[in-house]
Amino acid sequence: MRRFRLGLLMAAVLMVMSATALWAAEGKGSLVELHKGKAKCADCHGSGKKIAVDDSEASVNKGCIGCHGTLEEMGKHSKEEVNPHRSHLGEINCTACHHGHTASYVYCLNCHSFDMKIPAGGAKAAEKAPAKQKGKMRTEKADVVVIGAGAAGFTTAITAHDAGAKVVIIEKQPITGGNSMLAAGGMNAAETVFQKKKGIKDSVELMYKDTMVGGGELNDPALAMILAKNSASSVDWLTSLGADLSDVGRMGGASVDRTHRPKGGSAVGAHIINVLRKNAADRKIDIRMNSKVVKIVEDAKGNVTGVVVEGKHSGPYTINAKAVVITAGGFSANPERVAYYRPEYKGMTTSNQPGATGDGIDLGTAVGADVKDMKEIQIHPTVAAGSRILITEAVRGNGAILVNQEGKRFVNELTTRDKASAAILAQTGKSAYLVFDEGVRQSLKQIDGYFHLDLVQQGATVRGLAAALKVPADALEATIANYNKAVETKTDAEFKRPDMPRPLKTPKYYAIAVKPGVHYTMGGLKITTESEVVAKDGKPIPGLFAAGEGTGGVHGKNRLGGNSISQTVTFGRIAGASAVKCVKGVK
Ligand code: MEZ
Repeated sequence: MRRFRLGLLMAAVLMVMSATALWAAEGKGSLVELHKGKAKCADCHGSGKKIAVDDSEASVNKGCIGCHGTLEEMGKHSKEEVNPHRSHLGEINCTACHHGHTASYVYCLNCHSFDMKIPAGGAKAAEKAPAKQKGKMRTEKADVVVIGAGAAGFTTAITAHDAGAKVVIIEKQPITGGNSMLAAGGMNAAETVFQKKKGIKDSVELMYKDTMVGGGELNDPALAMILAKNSASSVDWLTSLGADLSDVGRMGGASVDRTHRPKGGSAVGAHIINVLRKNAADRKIDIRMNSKVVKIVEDAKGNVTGVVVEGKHSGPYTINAKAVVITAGGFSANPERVAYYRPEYKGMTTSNQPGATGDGIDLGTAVGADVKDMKEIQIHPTVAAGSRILITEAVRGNGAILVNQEGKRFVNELTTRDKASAAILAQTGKSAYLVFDEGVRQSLKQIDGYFHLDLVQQGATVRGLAAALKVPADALEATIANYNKAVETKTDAEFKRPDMPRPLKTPKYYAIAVKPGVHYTMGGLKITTESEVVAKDGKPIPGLFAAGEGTGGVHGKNRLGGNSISQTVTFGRIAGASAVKCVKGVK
């Protein structure tokens, strides 16, 4: 891992802070103490009688940006090769990492393992006790409350807002984006304008069939059909908001190229989330971060009437709403729950962001929701060994092969994730190398990120790569020669790989060590085709809706790569529309 000196950079920038004030530093080495004599409390907390910080910490962020510049400006000034101010997280709050009164913490380290210093990282400061509500709990009003600010949450909120509803998004993390922001490979869709432009013949029926076969036919057929049927219009919807999904590639289990992503093959998630963030901001949708829904409220008849929120600064309060939509994701980052359902996955790494703990599912079940397919947990075959960094399936889709420690291929690289993961776990060291050449590298922009993160080993020749990997050179040479022959004859007799877009002939040659990791939970709240949450008696819970990874049924036993973003957007649109119908009393 590259080391860098963020600390020096931050310290230098801190020097330019101007104003002076009396400081009430709460802990040794905290940012408050570091800013002593350079800024006033009001710079972060606002002026007036009552010193207050909103839960999203917007006022503090304004203060940081006022002195230090925006994230983008900070990124431009930095000299390090890897710098969090230029990360894939997009426009996020300074306070996601920099904390005034408590120890600061680099948010990226939730997934990465950089040796990254941060000013006030070692601060000795007690967590502030959550604000206590005095007297009666504060009550607010909205039409629709959306729980969770990933792609499903943003899509639901934008759809409901555009249909005339007053929407509030509640997000427990200090940043928006959820797992969607980490989505790499793309968004599956059939019969799109972009496929047509490239002459790709696809159909809704074929996408449905691939989804069902990939899911071992455990999928709810009606939900899988909705996914396929609405996929092209979901691509159009995102495009109308400003997204670029013009590049089309292939993921495992797909019969044709239908995975849409930005031109050049950039990661889809960060791009889409930035587009959705901007659209939500343009619409002035009320988004509250650092805020956790602790309860869904019902009336005596079982109609959902709102939520109780615990705000980081504001404490507990109620939002009355006619519709509540759960878009809080799955539970891959909840190791205890993963091990409860699948003991064999105990101790495995995950590709997920830390908020993916299944709270949305719990909120639903607490008001009587039924769940489906909870045991169906997907492990992704290619997480960079020793890390939480997903190596997108698109690398295989664009031509990479999987090779074991003996230098041999052992599986059809484009099979479904369950099969590819099982095959890797059966190899020496329960790991493999993802091997590709300069041609594959040039075909997919995302690969640059893996170089950037120092995950790639290389050789000027195949033998050079073999030496770097310490695998038998003759075996690796024979493996690549045989694969190139299969590409030429369009027949992979040994492993039946269905698509081999390019030979591996262009030096240099590269490899990334990979191991499977917990990636996606197929199970979750049971929903109808209108995204209504279903109770144990089989009836929808009035006023409660759900979309995205926290729902069960769309993917069955195994989700196809690229079907997740597709699901979040399609079912987010449906949930948003259904919530507004509920608000308007239309049914
Ligand atoms: O849908 C996914 O999980 C996906 C496309 C992941 C990836 O390998 O990029």
